[in-house]
Amino acid sequence: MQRKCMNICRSCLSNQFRRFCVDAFENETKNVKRRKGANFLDKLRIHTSGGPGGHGFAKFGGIGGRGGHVIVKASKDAKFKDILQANPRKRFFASPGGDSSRRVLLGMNGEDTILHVPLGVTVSNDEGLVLGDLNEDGQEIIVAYGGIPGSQNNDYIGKKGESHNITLDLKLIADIGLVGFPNAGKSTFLSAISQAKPKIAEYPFTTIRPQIGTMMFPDFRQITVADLPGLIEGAHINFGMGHKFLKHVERTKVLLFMVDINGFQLSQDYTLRNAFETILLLNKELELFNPELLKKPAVLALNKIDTDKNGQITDDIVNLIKQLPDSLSIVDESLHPETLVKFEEIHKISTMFDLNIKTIKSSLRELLDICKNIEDSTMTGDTVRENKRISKQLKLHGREHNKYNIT
Ligand SMILES: Nc1nc2c(ncn2[C@@H]2O[C@H](COP(=O)(O)OP(=O)(O)OP(=O)(O)O)[C@@H](O)[C@H]2O)c(=O)[nH]1
Ligand SMILES: [Mg+2]
Repeated sequence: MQRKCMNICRSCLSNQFRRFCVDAFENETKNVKRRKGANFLDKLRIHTSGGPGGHGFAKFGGIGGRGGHVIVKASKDAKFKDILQANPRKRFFASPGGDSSRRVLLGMNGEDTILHVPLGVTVSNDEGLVLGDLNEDGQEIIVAYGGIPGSQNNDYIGKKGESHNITLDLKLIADIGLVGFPNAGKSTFLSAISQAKPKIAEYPFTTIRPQIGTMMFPDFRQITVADLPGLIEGAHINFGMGHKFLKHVERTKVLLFMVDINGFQLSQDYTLRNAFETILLLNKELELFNPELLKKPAVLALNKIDTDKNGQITDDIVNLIKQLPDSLSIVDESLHPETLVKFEEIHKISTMFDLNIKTIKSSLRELLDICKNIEDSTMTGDTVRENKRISKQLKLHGREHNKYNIT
């Protein structure tokens, strides 16, 4: 786009036309940025340098102060955007340690530089080594140590602090991750179950950045749900929004597949995919992104049942899911995933007309409780028995027996 436009401009004689081309190009690039959700920052590479250690004072055996560290600390109110605004060059230095002197024999330690990052950040270095995850408020990692002070051991010369480039990779933390094709009704669902006010429209890719909403229950229990931009087939080769946002479901406990029972067609130039095909394609795109995602408990929501007057379309989809893997034979082989998602439950809903929304809310809660109990149990006799009882419950939810709770 840039090259083409600039070529025209160079060869064009009229200044007015040149201005027009430049404006058109700027608008186009702005739109592309907006469409790609470029405003949503979920990765930052920064430079960090610990402060140098202070020099010692040889005459009196004085020791310098340690150089300050650069520390990355999780803070629930922090945002990447603020970090960038405060430090656009993304370089973070800690203070030097104080020198030892005749009056102050023990030099002061250098001040640490603390970088506040949002919860859910993974810190890694340029070699790809993960230094740690910051998932709880107040957790911190020293990413660049300050230099050691000058003392008898090093001829009283303070050493330089460490210098590293590090990457901060943000993955949202939510209980439930919504995955689905564009227009399936993910954002409508989020607005139906929470106070969140996502943008909703009938065109694809309305949502261009992840958003979290909180389901509130009368007993004050809260469950967070992450709405993600829609996926389309070929996301793994960067079609649509690509796999860019899928990392945000890696930390969710349950996946909620939101599917429009009428299927999806990106435009006239693309094949219309029926609902069953979209389920398989979602399954496949998740698998291509990270096969581990398929091990998460998953729930299927068949949305827009208000458009299915006698319920036949929805019943047909449920039957096809029940008959998996045999029913794979009716779709093209290119749509077959290697591993099939096992749905704990299938819900027939209409997010727009509030049909079965209460039921899906409470069964998502129940499922999360079961998962949590299993995670929390420590291996004593009692808890083993408790685990057994819970896994029996899970089996009843269909995980191993391929039975589904259908509302
Ligand atoms: N008839 C009907 N329409 C619905 C229902 N739920 C959502 N819609 C409509 O479907 C369209 C898409 O809804 P969204 O919630 O924006 O879909 P989305 O999955 O968030 O789409 P993207 O953000 O593009 O990925 C909107 O026009 C909604 O009004 C439903 O239950 N029934
Ligand atoms: Mg949306």
